[in-house]
Amino acid sequence: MSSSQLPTLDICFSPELLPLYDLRGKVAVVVDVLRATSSIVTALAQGVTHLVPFSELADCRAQAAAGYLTAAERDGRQAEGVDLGNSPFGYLDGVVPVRGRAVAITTTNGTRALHLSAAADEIVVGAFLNLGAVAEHLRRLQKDVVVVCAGWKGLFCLEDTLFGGALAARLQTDFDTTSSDATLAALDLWRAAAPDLASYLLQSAHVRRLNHLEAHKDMEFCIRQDEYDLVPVFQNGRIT
Ligand code: 3SL
Repeated sequence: MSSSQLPTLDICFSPELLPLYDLRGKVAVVVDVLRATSSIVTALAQGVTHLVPFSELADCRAQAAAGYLTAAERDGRQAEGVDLGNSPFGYLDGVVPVRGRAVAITTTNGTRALHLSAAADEIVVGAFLNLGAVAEHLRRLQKDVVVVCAGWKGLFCLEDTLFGGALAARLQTDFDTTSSDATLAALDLWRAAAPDLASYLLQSAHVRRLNHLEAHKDMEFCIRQDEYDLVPVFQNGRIT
């Protein structure tokens, strides 16, 4: 707790900065708006029983033998020999029936950020799609929070930072959002972007990357706020 007696909300702009943060006793909110955590939230909302995140593609693929659906992305594209890529629409379009199935998943940055947050008391999966539910969950827990931005291959990215700003804006009266420069910066960025988030994000590196892959509609979906009222938690190797 901070000296103001409110729990603090801090933001880690990249997994590479995590060694500078002490997650013990805190809640980590791992976010990869484009697209890993948005897809995970969508998967659970569509009736997936749980997801198991893997760092290595081979480990993810191997889970097919144990009855898992496999979902894998590398450099934005669906990997060879798996059932699903990393688009939330993979869980929505019905091409692969997902209800009642468990999913083994690996992505470039999102699943890595989940594993790197292991020291936290609780690891929550955040996205704009479940922003309000995550905010309410944190309000109830009353513990210090670090938003862990998955970024892109270690680099800062706009969309995850904007999620941090949006979450801080929702929690301004319940959390200390003023003692971290990272949170102050994310709040300012959010205020600048919020009136037209889709247009703002057109300049982001990952949206340009996704547009090359003809995945523009993914961005439009992933920035919807409060679409789902659920708070996935990563514990004992599973996201439920
Ligand atoms: O890096 C990740 O975890 C992915 O979300 C990247 S992508 O949106 O699937 O390209």
